[in-house]
Amino acid sequence: RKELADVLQQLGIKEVNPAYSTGLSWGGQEGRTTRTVTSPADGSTIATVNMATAEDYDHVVQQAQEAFKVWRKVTAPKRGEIVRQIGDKLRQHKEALGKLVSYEMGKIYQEGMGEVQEMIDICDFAVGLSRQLHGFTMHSERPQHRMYEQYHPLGIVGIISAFNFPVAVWSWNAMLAAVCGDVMIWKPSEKTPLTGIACQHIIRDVLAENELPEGIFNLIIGDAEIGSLMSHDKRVPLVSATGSTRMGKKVGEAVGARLGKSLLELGGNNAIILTENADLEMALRAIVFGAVGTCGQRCTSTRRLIIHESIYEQVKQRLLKAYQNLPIGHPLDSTTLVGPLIDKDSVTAFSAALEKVQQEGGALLVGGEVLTGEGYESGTYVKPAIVEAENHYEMVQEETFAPILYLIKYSGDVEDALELQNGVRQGLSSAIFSTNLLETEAFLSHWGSDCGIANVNIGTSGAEIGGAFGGEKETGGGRESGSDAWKVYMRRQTNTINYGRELPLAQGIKFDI
Ligand code: UN1
Repeated sequence: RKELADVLQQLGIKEVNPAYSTGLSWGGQEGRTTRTVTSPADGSTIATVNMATAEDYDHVVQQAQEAFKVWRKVTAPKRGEIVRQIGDKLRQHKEALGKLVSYEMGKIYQEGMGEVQEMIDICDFAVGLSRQLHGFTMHSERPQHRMYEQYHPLGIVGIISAFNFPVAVWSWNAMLAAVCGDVMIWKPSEKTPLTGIACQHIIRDVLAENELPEGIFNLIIGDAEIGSLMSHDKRVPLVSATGSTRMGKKVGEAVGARLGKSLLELGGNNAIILTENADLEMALRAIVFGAVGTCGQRCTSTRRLIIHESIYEQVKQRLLKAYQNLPIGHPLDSTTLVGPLIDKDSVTAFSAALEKVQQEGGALLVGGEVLTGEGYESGTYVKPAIVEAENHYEMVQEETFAPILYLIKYSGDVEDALELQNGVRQGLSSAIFSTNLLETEAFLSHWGSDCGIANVNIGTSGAEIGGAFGGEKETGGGRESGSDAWKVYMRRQTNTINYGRELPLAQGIKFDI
């Protein structure tokens, strides 16, 4: 408890229960319905937050609209400078924020720190980007005409983030949107509001030091109702949502109905293919990290292993051995590799999925227990499971947000493995382990992996921020983070300028009056 108090103090957190923040000020500290936040690490209460009302939401939108008028006139490199300062503050607070992520979400400290590192990295990326929001120039078909295109700020960007990466995914969106000249309203997962509030404290200090107005970076603490208000709200031209496919469909439908833009980053059902030419030493580390890291709660977690029959038995035995010795425990304990699931509902979903897949014919090889006893009082610790299964099983087709790894055997060549890999509704991440160029190139080819991320000789999770992040099919099609993902945060404009004294029409049309 003392450690948490220290962390909150280091982060300068004075406001632990606001319903919203417009950047410089906090609002709605009382008189609203509250939500108690408990740590999955030990079940203790860490905060009681107020839930924003529809009126609070409206107030925040109005503040954001006002701020946009100012922020869009700040030059992009100057906006980058603000992001640079945010990155500096994140560097200062890396350990404390990493610890809070660990404590509130349950991922191990190393991964909490890794998450903050992703935030720092995207800040750096965004600072560089602030001088590189490039458009093309074109040659006009008309004499003494010039054509080019530019990218302009969009306005308010709604950011709905998930509990599993409570702060990094916000930063991917927010830092890019900020240099693009947008203002943001962030609704963090109701399961992890405190890390959101911590980030808002950092933002607040930077805004104050630079004498920037209210309303550029806004935070709203709420549940699905606030998400729904945002999705239906014409004043929010872009909604970026990370979470389940069920949630994403609702957001996508509501935003689509008003012809707004959405950026959806939804469920994955990520597979690693192990061909007979796989380097098993390397593959094993990638598989275990991918399957049990973050207790199976990354959207990039490895859920399926598609193994060539010639090495199937060997891989299975080695995995069983590795799973026997997994240190499961408190996420802030330095020896732990597997922390808890986020809450008891997740534990129930984990157990139910294991039961159902066994009814379908799957064989549970190891794990699946809910841990009890000393250190496990929160009821959120489970033993990661390995199940022998077939790709077409209903449970294998689903994303269960928990550490269940399905072993699937294939015979034949890499095309047979690819058919299994692509044979699910989701399309986020994928990987192949093989030292055979013919296999790895087939995997990367236009008839290979159908996912947004396709890796060779590394696992499915742990993507770097420099690439565009997202996936196809039910994963939603959105791209966040690096490469040219910034373009979705801007509106594109084509400009044609006539610097002559004639008015020639395009396509050679004659129209004399
Ligand atoms: C997520 O789980 O929503 O590639 C994001 C990874 C991390 C991000 C995951 N860099 O696993």
